[in-house]
Amino acid sequence: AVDVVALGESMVTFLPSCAGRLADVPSFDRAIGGAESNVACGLAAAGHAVRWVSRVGADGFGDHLVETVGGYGVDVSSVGRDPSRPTGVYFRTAGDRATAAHEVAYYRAGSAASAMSVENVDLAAVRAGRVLHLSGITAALSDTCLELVRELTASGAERPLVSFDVNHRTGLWRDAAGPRVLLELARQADIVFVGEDEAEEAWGVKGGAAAIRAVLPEPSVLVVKQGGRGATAFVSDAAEWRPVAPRGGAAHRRSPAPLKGRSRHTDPAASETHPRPATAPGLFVPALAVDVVATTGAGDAFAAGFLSATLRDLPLRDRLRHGHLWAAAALTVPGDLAAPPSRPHADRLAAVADDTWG
Ligand code: KDG
Repeated sequence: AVDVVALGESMVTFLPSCAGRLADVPSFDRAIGGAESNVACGLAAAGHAVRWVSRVGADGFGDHLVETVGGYGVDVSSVGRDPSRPTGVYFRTAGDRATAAHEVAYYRAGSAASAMSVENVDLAAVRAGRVLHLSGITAALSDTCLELVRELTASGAERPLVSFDVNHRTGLWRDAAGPRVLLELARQADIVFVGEDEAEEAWGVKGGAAAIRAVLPEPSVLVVKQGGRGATAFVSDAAEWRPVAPRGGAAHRRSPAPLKGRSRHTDPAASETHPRPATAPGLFVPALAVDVVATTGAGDAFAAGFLSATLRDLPLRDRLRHGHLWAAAALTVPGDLAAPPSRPHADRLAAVADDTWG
């Protein structure tokens, strides 16, 4: 059985050999990137059964992506090859240590993955997991990719639990519809990850996590990432909306959000016993303070850690802590991917005293 399927474009990533402007960096080291495959690799490294679905060119870069992602233990048997289109690549700079601002140059327009569609992707393979992880990047790639994401997020009996990382990439959208489309897709998902900064940039939402929840009340789980400060999770599944009380507290629950897709959310019996409140308070968990090397991939690592802990039915607070621990690992390496802490190690770190977490 597959725990998580992640669908999205991956690219060969060229990391700079030294600091400086793109115009000046003389050489680059090859790595891989791609928000959804980053999540897949992290989850597979932590022992979950994961599949990555995508399309790559019939070229050496495509081979490299498939071999590398497969090397993490991810099932890559549903990755299609397109002999008529290239595999996307991108270059980036190391960026400014203080502001984390870096330059990115994408060479992905017309890539094999940008031509993904409901016709050339194996939809049964995509829907075969307990969780389907998608991101707003795919929606931005092309009209056929957007149609595919809409199809996969549409409610229906066969739909797995949908996890959606908003991942607003302004440079990728072909028109001004991006923010509206991202909001519409996020509203369809069960678990949503969004940065406070991107919610402000895309939707003009100011006022922090609660204000974002007000525009996104639908998802059973909404995780608002608040940069280096931490993250706030809102859980509103009919039967499990209450945030987890402090460890040892009376209201402590082991399973704040059961794994089930949107089609079952309307179970009338469940909502009779646990009426859904208009606004359930969020649970804030501070992040670890680390010396950041590169921010790219940290959001994906956070999502992977949170999903891993969700698959293991850990309490909501520990889901956030696992997200932060995995993000800390990714923040302290130059590339997107860092090996997450092993499961027992992550559990020990997540269990340290509350005051260590801030
Ligand atoms: O989240 C990391 C990704 O942004 C990076 O790997 C590249 O997928 C990528 C994208 O489209 O920006």
